[in-house]
Amino acid sequence: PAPRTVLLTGAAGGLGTLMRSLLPEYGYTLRLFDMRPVEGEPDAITADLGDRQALREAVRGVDAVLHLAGISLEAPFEKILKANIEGTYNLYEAAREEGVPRIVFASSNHAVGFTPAPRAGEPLIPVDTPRRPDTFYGLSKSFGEDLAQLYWDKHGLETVSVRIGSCFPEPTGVRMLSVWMSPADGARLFHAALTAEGVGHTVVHGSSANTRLWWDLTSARALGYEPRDDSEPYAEKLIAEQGELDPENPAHSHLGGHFVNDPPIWPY
Ligand code: NAI
Ligand code: 15L
Repeated sequence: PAPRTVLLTGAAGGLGTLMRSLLPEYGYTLRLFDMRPVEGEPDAITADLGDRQALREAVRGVDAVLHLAGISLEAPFEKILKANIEGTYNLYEAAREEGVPRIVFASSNHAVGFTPAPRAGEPLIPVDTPRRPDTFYGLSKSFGEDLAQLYWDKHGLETVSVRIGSCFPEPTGVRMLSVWMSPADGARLFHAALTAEGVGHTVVHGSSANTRLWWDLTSARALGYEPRDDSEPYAEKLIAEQGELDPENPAHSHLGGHFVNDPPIWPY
């Protein structure tokens, strides 16, 4: 049966706020979870991913989890370790203990951010491209995908790991034209990931049907995802403002964009 009640972690964040408004149209009842209060939602659970008891209660009785909570940019390793690595482990343990059958995990392009962006005429980046995290942040997403595989193989807990490109109301940079996922397409993809049958652990790329797309959407489409948007209408203005991508600039020529250049954050 299609999932009805979904725990949305990270509900106070940017993507969580977009999905709180878009996913109910698909018939879901959302239970909300975040370490920060969720504006206008007094019933939201305010707790940290480090609180295993709160997580167990939060996942009890839900049909699926859409796991968006975590640090969403590069940060010192200790912080990433707590929120993204231990936090995601805590969520999977709670889901296993409570018998939740499926998690949709917000992975990221930064799990493979050092992959060269395809130049014109080159094949799109396949979903089985080797992991090349561009940050500790990307490394934590790579960990989350492996954790998901382990919980499928060992415990039969299903996951769709969505390597999200850039999901914002509009693309704000030239690189984003190639990886942008409109919020409406994001909701379509999460809906497909929540409902497709027999996913085991499936990794998909999360983007709209962009003219300048860098990566392959085949595994996402196999779940039933049909993107409807394209970043191209934003291209002329963004290129006029920012110029074309420079293939000699590593921040332009890799999937992860400026994440590949950012200095490591000290102390380790
Ligand atoms: P965000 O930073 O706006 O939201 C993350 C939310 O998680 C925040 O509300 C924060 O309070 C919560 N959170 C952080 N640590 C927590 C903890 N220890 N316990 C409980 N809650 C915690 O990020 P955004 O953009 O909404 O992204 C959501 C998810 O999607 C993140 O996991 C991010 O890594 C992933 N993602 C997002 C992309 C995007 O384009 N927005 C691209 C790729 C991945
Ligand atoms: C991400 O993983 C981040 O969470 C988001 O804030 C954007 O930076 C996005 O990737 C991106 O690569 O544009």
